[in-house]
Amino acid sequence: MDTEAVARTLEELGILLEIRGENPFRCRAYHTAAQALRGLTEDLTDLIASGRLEQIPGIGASMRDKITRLATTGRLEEYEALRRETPSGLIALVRVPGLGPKKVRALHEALGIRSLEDLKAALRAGKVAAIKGFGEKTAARIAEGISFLESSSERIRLDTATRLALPLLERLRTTPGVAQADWGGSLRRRAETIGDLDLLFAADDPAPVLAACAGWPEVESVLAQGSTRLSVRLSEGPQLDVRGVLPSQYAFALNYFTGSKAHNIHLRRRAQERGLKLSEYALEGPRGAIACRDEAALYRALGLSYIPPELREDQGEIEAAESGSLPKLLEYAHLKGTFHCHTDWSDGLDSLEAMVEAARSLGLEYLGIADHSRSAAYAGGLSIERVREQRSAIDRLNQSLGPAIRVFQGIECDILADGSLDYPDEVLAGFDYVVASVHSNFRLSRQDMTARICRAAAHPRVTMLGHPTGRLILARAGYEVDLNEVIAVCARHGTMIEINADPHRLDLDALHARAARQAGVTIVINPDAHATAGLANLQFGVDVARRAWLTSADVFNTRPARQVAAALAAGKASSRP
Ligand code: DGT
Ligand code: CA
Ligand code: CA
Ligand code: ZN
Repeated sequence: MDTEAVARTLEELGILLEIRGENPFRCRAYHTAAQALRGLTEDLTDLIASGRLEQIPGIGASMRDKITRLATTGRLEEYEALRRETPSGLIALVRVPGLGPKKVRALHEALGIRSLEDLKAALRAGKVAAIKGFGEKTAARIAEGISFLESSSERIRLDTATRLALPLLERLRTTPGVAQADWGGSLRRRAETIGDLDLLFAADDPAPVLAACAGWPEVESVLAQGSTRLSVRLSEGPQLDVRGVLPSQYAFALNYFTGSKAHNIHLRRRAQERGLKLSEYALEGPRGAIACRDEAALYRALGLSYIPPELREDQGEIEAAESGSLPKLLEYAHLKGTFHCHTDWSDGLDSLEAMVEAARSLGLEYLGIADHSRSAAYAGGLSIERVREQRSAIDRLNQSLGPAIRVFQGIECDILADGSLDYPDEVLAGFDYVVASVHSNFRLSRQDMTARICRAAAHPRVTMLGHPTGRLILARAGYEVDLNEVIAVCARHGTMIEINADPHRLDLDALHARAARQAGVTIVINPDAHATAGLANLQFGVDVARRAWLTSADVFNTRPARQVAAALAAGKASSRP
């Protein structure tokens, strides 16, 4: 079994134990271990072979044995026994937003529910609300969760799509006869969710290449196969479309299959207005076909500057390309540091030192540590005493590190239900900066939630807002909040807003990040890393920022360490009373 498969099995084992009502700490150990495996920077088989698996934080001795058995034999008796004893539909139920293993267990015990269908019938019959400890509100929340799940389950997150598609693209590029290959569709536009994967290649003879693709081990079944296109179902779920064209057609096909559909339609209309005909294979003028060696040439032929794929949503990019006013988009290489990372001082897996070392090896000039504040007890939130200890640890570390990288002590401070913060002002004043986030009381009214977040955003000690809507992509809708109001308050008080780059969150999303920038809010891209590997989330934040039309100047963490230190030291001086 590969690492991801082992992690998934452990996670499922944790859920199965929870459904059985086992000790929560025991269940949690499996989730922690799965998280640790996903954060590995070394090969799992190497770690096992050299006996170092147990040294990984989050993996104890008994977990080590289970992981070793899974990785080497692909089997684990305990897991298989639990699977046999638990109706398979129950595991799927845990994924319904609003339902956890405990509630699933209660549903099973009280009503004999074994599947989503059973649950829907019970909801319709009003039986769920009648279960002890459930009630009308909970039943309504579960019904809401089911419709959310059903409307979103066919898409996958950007990180999942990227992980699946990267090796396929690499393989396609090295397949004999292939001159060029890229991904297209929503994946190339870096949309936050992906319906199906699209790959495109150029070859003088596409058919044998497509035949090779149909035989890839990741392919579960072939849905349709022709001489230029192939559609398959991958064993991990999504559909993959592969198209092959002649090298002379490549620029046109890549442009067409990148989309979006709205962008394509607008572009074709523009061609028509100029007496040209744009199709997925060619651009034709009154005197015959116009050759384009790449997409830049294609846009040029239409009187436009090159439009990066992330902007191709027909949101004004064609007009801007015509007038030469497209922004010069942010790039990953512009990032010089970041601010929202966790360590094992709260719920992170890795130590402060390990996080800093990882940031340094990525070439960052500074790293902001923002562990959880004291109310976040479930996440090891820091007491005032622990805050002081961490301050000393960070000061010592900065002294020993020298100029190579600078560490800032921030905090991810809970915004309490009334919008006040989780520490007294004098404690907040001791941090280099404060990220304010909502982690509790998600169900306030829209009005109360907006007032709550605005109150925190206006606080003179709050440097930036964390994950402003609390949504989890394809898993949980954000809480009710008037983001425009929040953005206006942030602009007024000089409070920044993060693009949380965790691919489960991507919060702010591109649309609101663009609006925030237009309102004059400075954006900051934060990985919300809970392990060293989580720093790689930054790339997904850059994807969102590019889709939001942001330039390097719009993003706080493109500034060098010295400027950042000075800005943080000044706080929000301009808006302080
Ligand atoms: P997805 O898969 O739902 O995440 O989104 P896309 O954008 O990848 O959509 P997909 O896979 O159906 O098609 C890939 C691209 O092909 C799409 O972005 C634009 C182009 N395309 C597909 N259907 C049409 C169409 O009916 N008209 C035009 N103009 N373009 C289309
Ligand atoms: Ca697609
Ligand atoms: Ca497609
Ligand atoms: Zn958070």
